[in-house]
Amino acid sequence: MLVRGFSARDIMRQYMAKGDSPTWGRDASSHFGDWQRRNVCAPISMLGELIGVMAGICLGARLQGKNVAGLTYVGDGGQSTGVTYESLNLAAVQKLGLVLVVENNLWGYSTPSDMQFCVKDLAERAIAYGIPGVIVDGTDPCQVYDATYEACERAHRGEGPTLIEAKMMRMKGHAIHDAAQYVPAKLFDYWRNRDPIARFENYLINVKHWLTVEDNHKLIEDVERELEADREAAVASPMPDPETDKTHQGVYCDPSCHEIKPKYGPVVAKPREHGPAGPKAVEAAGHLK
Ligand SMILES: Cc1ncc(C[n+]2csc(CCOP(=O)(O)OP(=O)(O)O)c2C)c(N)n1
Ligand SMILES: [Mg+2]
Repeated sequence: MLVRGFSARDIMRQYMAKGDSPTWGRDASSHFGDWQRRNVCAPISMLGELIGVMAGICLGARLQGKNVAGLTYVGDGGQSTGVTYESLNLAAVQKLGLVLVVENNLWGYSTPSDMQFCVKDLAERAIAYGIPGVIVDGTDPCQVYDATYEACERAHRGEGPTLIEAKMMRMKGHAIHDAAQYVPAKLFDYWRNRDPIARFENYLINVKHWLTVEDNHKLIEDVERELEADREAAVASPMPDPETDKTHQGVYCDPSCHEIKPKYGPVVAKPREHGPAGPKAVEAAGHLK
């Protein structure tokens, strides 16, 4: 959300359910977006459901004459839901530009991944949908960027969805209320050595020499200062006015609340072009190292 231009101030206000947060204190967590200006669809908590929403967005855009890339994430636990299958299958058949990043972090809440699925790699699932599947080291930003970039390019060319499995470890509990005591300590030790931030710092400073140690310190200090100011502003923000709650203001839509207009052009409903009849040419899952 930061990359998309949301401020840390708004994210904190949202978590604190403040009256001037993006949802005016009507919801907390990350449940907000900005479809009009930032092309971000608000995430929802029901695991896997956003995949269908994103496929729908891609379909809607195509009916308006534009192939967009619709990117969303699901966890190793979340991908076990029925709706994941239904949505990804629809996206595959319709060649929608869905980019699904499966964050395989070895735990779905307290359930270890070997109690969640029997396949070795979740990217293997792509074969059954007839779409490309890619495995990346989720602790290496360059791999994640490259695979995602390629998947988005495919989406823009109208070639359909891509499943990216990012292998990593969940270094905390599922959320702040979960102390993750069920995770063996040595698993944390193993993955701590692969800390993506430390590794990327090393890459930028020592391998590529694109950043000096001093510039890095300054960068971190600037960000800390900005975050501190954002935190203070969020704490100082008012709580929602209880009077507005009595009328359910900002909870339900009314006719004056907003209008949904086609974003890319007039809607032209035309069926997708089918390939020539005959055996299907399906790419096998390509695995990155
Ligand atoms: C459809 C659905 N079922 C159950 C839940 C409850 N739930 C929330 S998080 C979670 C575990 C998700 O595991 P994973 O996707 O691996 O996330 P992680 O624990 O790695 O953060 C469950 C079962 C939910 N939000 N939605
Ligand atoms: Mg998980």
